[in-house]
Amino acid sequence: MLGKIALEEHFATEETIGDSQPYAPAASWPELRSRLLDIVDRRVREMDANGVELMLLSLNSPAVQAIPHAAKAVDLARRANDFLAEEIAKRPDRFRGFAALPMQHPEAAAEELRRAVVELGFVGALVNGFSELDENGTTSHYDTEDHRPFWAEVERLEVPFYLHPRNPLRQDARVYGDHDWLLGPAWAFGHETAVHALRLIGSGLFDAHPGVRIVLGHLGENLPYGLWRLDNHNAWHGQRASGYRARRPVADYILRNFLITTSGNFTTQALLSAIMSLGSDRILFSTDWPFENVDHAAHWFDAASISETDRLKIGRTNALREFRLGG
Ligand code: GRE
Ligand code: ZN
Repeated sequence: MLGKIALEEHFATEETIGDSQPYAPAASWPELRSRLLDIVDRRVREMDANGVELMLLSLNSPAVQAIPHAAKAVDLARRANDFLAEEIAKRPDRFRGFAALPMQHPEAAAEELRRAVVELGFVGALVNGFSELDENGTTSHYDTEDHRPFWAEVERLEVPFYLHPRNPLRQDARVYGDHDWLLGPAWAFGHETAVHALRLIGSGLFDAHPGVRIVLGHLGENLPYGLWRLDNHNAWHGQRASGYRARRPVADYILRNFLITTSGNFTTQALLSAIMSLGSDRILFSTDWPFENVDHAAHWFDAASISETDRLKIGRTNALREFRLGG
């Protein structure tokens, strides 16, 4: 399929690239590094070869979220967003931007989002999970009261917020024991991100701000598969299981407030399951370049056993609508 739009596509700056090194075996680091630092050369060739018209670009993970000092996080986010805007200006026909945000400081994050959308023309935010607040392992997730003004701004600006994975801190990862193979994209990324998304839902955020849209990668970080069980269990308690502060069942919010992408999860079984639980209007194509290959994503998606109507929605038109890319 030509004209695909891809949403979870990363780059790095010299300052943030070290954050991605732990994920690459030494032998493949030079390749990953050069892929992350490139924006308009190799990347455009990959897009041309695989029918990808547009990529929405985002900073690598965890970058801004791992800076245990709010003022430094604010500064890095601003500089990364300015850099990205300059790169996009070289090929505005092929790229748009997601803002990196210093969520350590919710008011500054709201301000930076507004600046990125209004002044830089960015189409949303991509945030790498929880933020580190200090060197002692204090973290913040975004379901707490102090983040409500931030979400009000997201709602006002009418732009999607991509909740992208990061690893839990070591001290919060004891459940994995010495099974380091479960960290990162294999399992921990999805678990961390799914729990954060459920915390947003359970906090009642989407009752207070029904216009907020959250994007999850990797076909929804396994959430579509778990919806029935979540809500079935909640129903034992009349929708108000302990700590559940939202008005409606989890699935209602997933269907109204969430979008999911195919990033790094190129399997038709899971895609069909997601289509059956969410519908094809809420699923969007993505590759997860440079951690995955654009050709792997595109060859799989272009040939997947779905209707051509769904392929066009997932590959392109859902993104045009949700990100107002029509021009
Ligand atoms: C990502 O950001 O998508 C990512 C990483 C590290 C490994 C795999 C991966 O940051 O998909
Ligand atoms: Zn990613």
